[in-house]
Amino acid sequence: FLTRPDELGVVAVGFSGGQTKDGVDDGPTVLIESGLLEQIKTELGYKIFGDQTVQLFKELIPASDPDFRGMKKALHASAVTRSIAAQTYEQSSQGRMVLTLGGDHSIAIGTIAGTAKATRERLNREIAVIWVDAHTDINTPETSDSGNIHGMPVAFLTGLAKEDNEDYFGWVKEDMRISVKKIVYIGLRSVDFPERKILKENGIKAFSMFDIDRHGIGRVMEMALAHIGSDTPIHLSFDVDALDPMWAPSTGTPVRGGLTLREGDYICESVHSTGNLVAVDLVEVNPRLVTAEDATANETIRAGCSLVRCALGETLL
Ligand code: 5AB
Ligand code: MN
Ligand code: MN
Ligand code: MN
Repeated sequence: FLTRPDELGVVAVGFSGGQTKDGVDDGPTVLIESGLLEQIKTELGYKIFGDQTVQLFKELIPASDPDFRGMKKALHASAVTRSIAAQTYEQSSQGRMVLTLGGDHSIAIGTIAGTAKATRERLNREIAVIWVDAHTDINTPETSDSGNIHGMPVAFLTGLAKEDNEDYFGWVKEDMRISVKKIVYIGLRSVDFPERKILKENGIKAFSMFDIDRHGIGRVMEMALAHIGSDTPIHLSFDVDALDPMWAPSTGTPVRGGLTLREGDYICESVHSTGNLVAVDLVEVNPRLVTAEDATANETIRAGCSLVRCALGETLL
């Protein structure tokens, strides 16, 4: 294993400013209240490090935060993700696997920047990212229609979107970036037109729901891991909207025709079993977006907990 097998650094991020729906900032609180960290300690045997109180980053809200290059509330998102990067860096530098509970997906700018830098320094290796999502989240500020930063993290992390101003993600330096060759997408079914072009031009590896139906999740994971190469450190960034809304309806941008819970769990188990996992994000759980089928958001929370426990090895014998 590339991390200490029984230590987990936890970062709990109640941030919703990368998009416009309230409630995703409650995600980590409800995941923790439902007993996730307790289970990780008592059933999986990890010692947990890091501040387990949910961070809301209210102190980082600027007096004014006008649109910048079309991005909404970019000053706040930049300051928050910068703080998250420092925290994942700190945990990852100690050789611990890092678990970040979100929060909307913009927070991955911070989580991945931090583990990428720490892993370069600690193991002299570039990380690969497995991005499990209905969406590619690779819009640049200029290609984005919505201006929502949760649709842009991969662009900032790969350097496809760049900015010199440190107050607007200019703090993401070369040693925090990831290579477009080392990203693999799984579960895609809602990719914006300009994003398709970005994927093609950069030869980015992507497995859509079509590929999963065609080959099955087992074969798709073999191909995904083969693309990354063995003994490459892996950061798994799991957007709960990759799951079909049948399993995870309480999320900001649900798209029908997604993964079953079992396929999601299988992805997490496969990545765990490589022994190369260095960090996991679980994002976009929004307990306030309740539906008739999930009136208490309980199903979505259960699904999120299941994914995390699988990534930490619960179901492997
Ligand atoms: B999520 C969209 N591509 O840019 C955009 O939930 C949706 O983190 C982004 O995957 C969805 O606004 C972001 C239309
Ligand atoms: Mn996402
Ligand atoms: Mn998504
Ligand atoms: Mn979403």
